[in-house]
Order: sequence, then structure tokens, then C-alpha cells
Amino acid sequence: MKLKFDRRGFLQKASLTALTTALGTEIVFANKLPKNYIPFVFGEKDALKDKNSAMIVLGDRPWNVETPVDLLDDRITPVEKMFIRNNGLIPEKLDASTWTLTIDGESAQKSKTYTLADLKKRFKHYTYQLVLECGGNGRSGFQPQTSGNTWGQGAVHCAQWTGVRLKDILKDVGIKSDAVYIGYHSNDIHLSRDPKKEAISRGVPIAKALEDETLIAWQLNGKDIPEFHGFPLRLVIGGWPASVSGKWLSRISVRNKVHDGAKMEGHSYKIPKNPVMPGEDVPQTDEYFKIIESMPVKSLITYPKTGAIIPAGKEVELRGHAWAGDLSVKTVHISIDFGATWQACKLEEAANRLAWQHWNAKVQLPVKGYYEVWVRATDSNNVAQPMVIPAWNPGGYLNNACERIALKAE
Ligand SMILES: Nc1nc2c(c(=O)[nH]1)N[C@H]1C(S)=C(S)[C@@H](COP(=O)(O)O)O[C@H]1N2
Ligand SMILES: [Mo]
Repeated sequence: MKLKFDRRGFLQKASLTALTTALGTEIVFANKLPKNYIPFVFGEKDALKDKNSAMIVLGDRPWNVETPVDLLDDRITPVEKMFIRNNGLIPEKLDASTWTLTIDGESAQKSKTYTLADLKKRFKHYTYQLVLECGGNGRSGFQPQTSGNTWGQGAVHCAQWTGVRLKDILKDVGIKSDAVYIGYHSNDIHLSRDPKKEAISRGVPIAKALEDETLIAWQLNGKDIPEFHGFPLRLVIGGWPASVSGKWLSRISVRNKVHDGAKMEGHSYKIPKNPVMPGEDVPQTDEYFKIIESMPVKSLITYPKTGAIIPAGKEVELRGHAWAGDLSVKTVHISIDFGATWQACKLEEAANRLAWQHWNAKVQLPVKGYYEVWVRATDSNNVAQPMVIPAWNPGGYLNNACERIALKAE
């Protein structure tokens, strides 16, 4: 079926009839369909069938596993529902009893090595819930497609991490006044198995490294960090692309320049400084690209899930989470009529800075038919999520367009 729009960009009557037949139900707010808008279940096979959700394996060498959005319903993401993003292979030897962390670099006063036991004994422990979202989360929404994992919107989690503050360790070592950045080094294996190559070695400016919530963690949700997520030690930095949270952490270098490790080069985790044409080949230099720092405002509907069948006329509860990088979320709104009108949701405070915030709302789907629920969050700087896919960029990063689910009222 090919849908046709009239001169003004509205769905032609014949197309609407065809859609109704395909969906097996009326589109209730069809008169509110925005110009050139195709109900999103169209083309998604079986999208209106309430199937069981399971983790989606995008690849196994390296492991990349995505979480279906409805499985992110928990307030604190359980380990088995956390997406996995590996750039290399998991280290073959993972022994907590012999594991060490070394602090070095041209801007460290000295080089110092701690055992895991030292870290636990010498520094105060802290626990925070932190949002870790892959910079490429949502990449599948960009046209043309870019290289990289074609994540839907499920490469995000907010788990609870326990460890010591990086700033306390850096104070113990001493950092020089010219320190501007930190870079992590990990024990995972490059896909080529070349021991001289690192799978990934990224970092953050010193100010972000010294924030209270920047942890060197050994626990995830109250237990040892599982192998896939960085056992036995991990750098955890909330609100920024999750690629700065180094797993299987063995070393942190205090740098007097922007860290230049693997995946800091080219356009990795960078976006163009100025808008570019979709598909444009932009020179991969600092003149054209900037490193992604705080992630943009975003929200998810985690209940119900697309395809759910709801009794018409009865009140249903919707819920989800919203987050905004280093900022907080000020408001969350939902629409059931394709964005014509919006309703404010109840929004909770974050458990701590850099944790996601839970929202909920009650709606009534007035008559039977097809509905879409759209959610839109606004951050503490009054910046809202875009309704449509934001600026295309060569790495396919930062797609924070409004999330939608499709529901059927019966
Ligand atoms: N050592 C190491 N750390 C890493 C990675 C990696 O491949 N190796 N992947 C990074 C990326 S790109 C992401 S999105 C997150 C994923 O964290 P998770 O697998 O625990 O969800 O880990 C980051 N830390
Ligand atoms: Mo990532």
C-alpha cells in the first residue's frame, strides 16, 4: 500500500480508508494528523499485536544488545534489562583479587596504583542512580542511515552504582594545575586481538571528572558489576554519552590536553559544529566537529507498550522516565491527538542528580480505534525535545525526537 497526500500535505481520503482497513480500526484523531504525517505503525509489521518483549541482540562480536522500551519500566533498571554495548572483546582474565587501578598522566603529581581492596578501604563509599545512554541511541531514526549500531530507543539505563568518588582518588594522587582532561584505559581486547590497540579509551574534561557523582564503581544494583558491564571495576559518569563510562577499568590518565585515546578521533562521539545536509561528507577535523558532552533532554513511555489494547472510555495510566544530561527535567507532556493538544504529566524529582525522573499521567481514549501517544519533555533550560528527528549528523548521534506508542481502544 502506498499512502498519498493531497496538495496541502493531508492524507487523501482513499489513503485514510486503506489505512483504516490495514489497521482494522479507525484512526480516532485522523482530522488532527499533522501535514505529511504517516501513523507510525504503518509499515511496522505486526506493530499492533501485543507481543512478548525480549532483549534484542544487534550483534555478538562484539556484543551489542538493546532493551525494548517497555522493558525499561522499572524505576531502577535491573541488570537483565540493561542494554550492552561493547566495542571489543571482554577481557579473558577478570580477577577482582588482583585487579588494580593506576592513576598517571602528564598532569598527575605522580603515578599511583591501588588494589580494589585499597580503594574500598581508603575512600568513602557513595551510591547513585545514574543515566547511561549510548550517544548513538535512536540512530535508526536518521535518514540516510549512518554507520554504527542501528539502535532504536533502548540503549539507555538508569541503574544504581556504588563506589568511590574519582575526585577523592585524584586528590590523594595530586593533580597539577594544567590538568584539563582525564582519559580511561581498560582491559578489554581490540577486535583485531592486537595487544597494542585499545578497543576504546575516552574521557571527560577535568570539571566533569571532579563532580560528586563521577564514580569508580564495583557494584551495580547492590551486587558485583556483572562481566558484561565492566567487572570488577568501572568508571561511571552520568548524563554524558555512556562511552565515557569505561568498563574493565585499569588506568586513568590525567591529561594536559584533550584525551587522544581510541574513539576520541575522527567523528566518533562528535557532532558537526554547524548544520550539515543529510548524507553530507564533512571533513573529520576539529574545525568542523565538536565532542558530545551533556546529552539532550529525552523521555520514554514504558507503560503501556505499543500494541496494547485498552478499553475505550476507561481511564488508563501511562508512565515512563525523562532525563536531560547534566540538567534536570522541568515538565513532561503527552498528547493523544497527534500533537494538537498536550496534557501535563505528574513528574517526580530525581532520586539524585543525573538520575532519570519518573512521570505518569492518566488518559481516556474516548472511543474505539487507533491512537498514538506522544511524549515530550522540557529541560530546566526550557529546551524541549523536537517533535521530529533532529539534525542529521554523520555519526547518527543524539536523536532525541519525541517517543511515540500506538494503542488500540476496544
Ligand atoms: N572498556 C570499555 N568501556 C566501554 C565500552 C567498551 O566497549 N569498552 N563501551 C562504551 C559504550 S559505547 C557504551 S554505550 C557503554 C555501554 O555500557 P553497558 O554495556 O554497561 O550498557 O559502555 C562504554 N564503556
Ligand atoms: Mo555507546
